Amino acid sequence: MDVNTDSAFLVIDVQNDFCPGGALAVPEGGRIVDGINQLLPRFSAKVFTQDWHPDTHASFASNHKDKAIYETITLPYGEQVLWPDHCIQGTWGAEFHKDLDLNQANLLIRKGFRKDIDSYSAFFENDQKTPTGLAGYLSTRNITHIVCAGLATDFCVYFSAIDAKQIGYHVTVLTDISKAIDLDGSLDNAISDMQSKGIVLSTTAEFLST
Ligand code: VGL
Ligand code: ZN
Repeated sequence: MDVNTDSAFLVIDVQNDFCPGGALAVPEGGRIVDGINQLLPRFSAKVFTQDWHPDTHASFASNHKDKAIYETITLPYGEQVLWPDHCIQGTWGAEFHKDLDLNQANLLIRKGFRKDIDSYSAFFENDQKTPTGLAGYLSTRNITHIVCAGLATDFCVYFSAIDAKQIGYHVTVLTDISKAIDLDGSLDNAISDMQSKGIVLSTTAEFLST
């Protein structure tokens, strides 16, 4: 098996709270774990992200008076969806799915740990300027291509892919090993935006055959 040294596999937020039984469960969220584990050995650079919020986080509806989940508010950096409390630091919900093969990871990136700012993307927080440090890591590893999968296709996978493309990487999103929240058409919007920006959407099988 050829190991791809130009590409990094970015595994986004495969955590209990985004899987069935979790606080912000994505339909079929747990079904992608085997596919991700099987693909990991193909890459030399393997990065996992972990949504990691304090319980006071500004993206939680519970921290805003008279606001319901999935309503939006305006924060200094723009519009913010209000989520159920999820991925609280140190809780079961923030842990990676128990079957995800963490032993294969090279780097774990935590995001969303600043109380006043959400962070969907693995590269920048939602103000689109506070870096996570991932771009620096990847550039010192001479990576030119990012392959993304995980949860959720229309939020953290989407924003990670868009930022990766903007930075200048070739970007592929593996659609069969990513699952969506799909809030008010967010999946369709994310897919058309990714396609219009030149991000390649493919299945794992298609990706392996190219
Ligand atoms: C995510 C909503 C809130 C995600 C994280 O991982 O897609 N979505 N926090
Ligand atoms: Zn979150």
